[in-house]
Amino acid sequence: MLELYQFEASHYSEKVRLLLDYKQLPYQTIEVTPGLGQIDLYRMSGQRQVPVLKDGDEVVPDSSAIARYLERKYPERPVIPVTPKEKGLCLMMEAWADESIGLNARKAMIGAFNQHPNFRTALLPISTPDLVKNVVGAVPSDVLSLLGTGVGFGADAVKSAMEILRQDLESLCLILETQPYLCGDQPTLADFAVAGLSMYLKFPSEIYLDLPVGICNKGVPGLVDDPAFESFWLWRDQLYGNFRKMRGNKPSAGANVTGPVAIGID
Ligand SMILES: N[C@@H](CCC(=O)N[C@@H](CS)C(=O)NCC(=O)O)C(=O)O
Repeated sequence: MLELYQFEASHYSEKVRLLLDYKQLPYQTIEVTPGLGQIDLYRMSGQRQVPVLKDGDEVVPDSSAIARYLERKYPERPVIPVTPKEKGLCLMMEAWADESIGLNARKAMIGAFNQHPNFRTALLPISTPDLVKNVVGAVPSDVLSLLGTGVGFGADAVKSAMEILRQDLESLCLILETQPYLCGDQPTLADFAVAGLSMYLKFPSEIYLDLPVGICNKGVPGLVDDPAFESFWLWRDQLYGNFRKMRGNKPSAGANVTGPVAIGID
C-alpha cells in the first residue's frame, strides 16, 4: 500500500491527501514526529520535509513531485490536463498556489495565533489544563513545531502576507465565477493544490482531519469572514464534500460541518 509520511497539520501534506483521495488510491499515513522523526525521514528521502510518498521501493519527496509521480504511475482519474494550454495553466497555478498561498498562509496563520490567543489554544488537546493554556509563551513553540517551522513572523511580514492573500482569494473568486474548477469543467491538480494549501486560512472539519476539534472549521479573521471571499470557501467545502475522504463513515459527535467560522476575539 502507498505510504504517506506526513504531518496531519501540514498543508502541503493536505494537498497530497486530496490528490490521493481524488484518485481513489488507498494509502496509509505515517505521522512524522517533528525533530526526531525528521532524522529518519532524512535517511529515507535525503531531505527533512513532509510530505514524502513511499510506493514500494520508490521514495518521492515534495508535493509537486508526488503529484507528477502519481499521475505517471496511476493515470486513472487524471489531474493534469493533456492539451498544451490547459496543462500549462494548471502547472502554473499549482506552482503559484505552492508559493503564494502556501507560504503566505503560514505567515497569516501564525499572525492570527499571535493576535488571538483562543485560536492558538484551540490547537491544544481538550484535556490540557487551563493553567497550561494560559501560560504565555508555552503554546507558540508547540504550535510552531507541530507545523514544522520554528520561525516566527514580524507584524510587517504578516501584514504583507494578508494583502497578498486577499488578492489571491479575489483572483480565485473571479475565475470561479464562470467555471466550476480552476482550469475549466474538470477538477485538476490546480484545484487540489489551492484547496490543500489554503488549509491554514480555514481548517477543514474534523471529519476530514485528525486535529484538535477546537481548531477545525476555524480560520484567519479578515479572510474567512469577509463576504467577498464567501464563494471561495463554499467552493472549497464542495470540493471536500465531493472528493475528500472522511476519516470515518460519519462525522464524529459534535462535528460542526456548517460554513466557515471565524475565530472569536475575546
Ligand atoms: N516544497 C515542499 C514544501 C514542504 C513543506 O514546507 N513542508 C513543511 C510542513 S508544511 C515541513 O516539512 N517543514 C519541516 C521543516 O522544514 O523542517 C512541498 O511542496 O512538499
